[in-house]
Amino acid sequence: MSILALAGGVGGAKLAEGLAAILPPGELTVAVNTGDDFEHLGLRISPDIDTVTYTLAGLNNQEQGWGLAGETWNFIGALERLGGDTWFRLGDLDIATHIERTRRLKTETLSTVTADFATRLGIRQHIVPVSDDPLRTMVATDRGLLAFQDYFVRLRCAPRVERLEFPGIENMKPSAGFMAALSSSELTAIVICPSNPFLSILPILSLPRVRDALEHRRVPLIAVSPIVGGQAVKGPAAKIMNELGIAVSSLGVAAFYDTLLDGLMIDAVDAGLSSDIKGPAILVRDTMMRNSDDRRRVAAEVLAFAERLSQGKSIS
Ligand code: FO1
Repeated sequence: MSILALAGGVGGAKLAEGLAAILPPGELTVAVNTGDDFEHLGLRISPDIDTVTYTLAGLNNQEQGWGLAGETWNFIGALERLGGDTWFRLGDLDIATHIERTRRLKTETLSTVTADFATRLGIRQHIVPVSDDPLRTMVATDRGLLAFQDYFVRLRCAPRVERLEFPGIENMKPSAGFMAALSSSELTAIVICPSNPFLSILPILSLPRVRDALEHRRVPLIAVSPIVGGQAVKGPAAKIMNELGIAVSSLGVAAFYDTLLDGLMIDAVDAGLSSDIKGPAILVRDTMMRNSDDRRRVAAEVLAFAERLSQGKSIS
């Protein structure tokens, strides 16, 4: 068995943690969004890769959602005294990741550095950036075109989103590790984690060859809805869907993925929507992942759903 999971940051990392825990070592590849990456204070920051890595290593800061547990903030405090740029808060522990990644990226790829950090932190599954090229999400808003972290952190998602842009993406390549997982003869299912469809998954689907490879898959493709009871479990997904004129519900999530999915897992509170969703098979379960037991349970339900789909339906 081999599973490919597509993930962004916090929501994606929770399901990835559950999948990593129940699958034998080496059988999970988490392909992580790099559209949120940027250069800040001269450092190369990859927020979603770090969130997934820290979470799978059991080192993540659970209250904050990003960064490391037990973090201290002396660096950012000292920077503030000097009048430095402090809107993006780099913790004292976390900054080691950015400094070491920045140093190594002078001669190595993001894929290599990410894989090595994961191994050093004791992770026995594969974490791959979706691309080694500089994929950078830009957010077209009522306050102009904004770099992703300017929109997300500095302006706290306040501007009204009009559209997302990925400059130069037509000339970028998906990473070798991502494409190898997608085309592996061992692959048994592809899972789209409950990440923000627009901010975390759209950059991945917009990379050349990715949508085509997904459309020609020979295994079930399942998404877990990040919208529960008309609200995003975390983050601005509901606000953005509303601004883009998409229903803030699992119906809107299904519309976003359109014909791509074989299955969509929605929360029990949205059971009433299941007959309105046309296209994918629907699995209705408790999708809230409050603790590691929940994460393992949701992961097991996703895998069982995939197995039922591959037995009951021929996917060609
Ligand atoms: N998110 C914030 O809301 N404020 C921050 O100051 C912040 C710092 C930060 C530092 C390192 C890192 O890996 C992530 C960080 N994040 C911060 C989270 C991150 O910007 C977003 O959650 C993701 O890009 C969206 O998935």
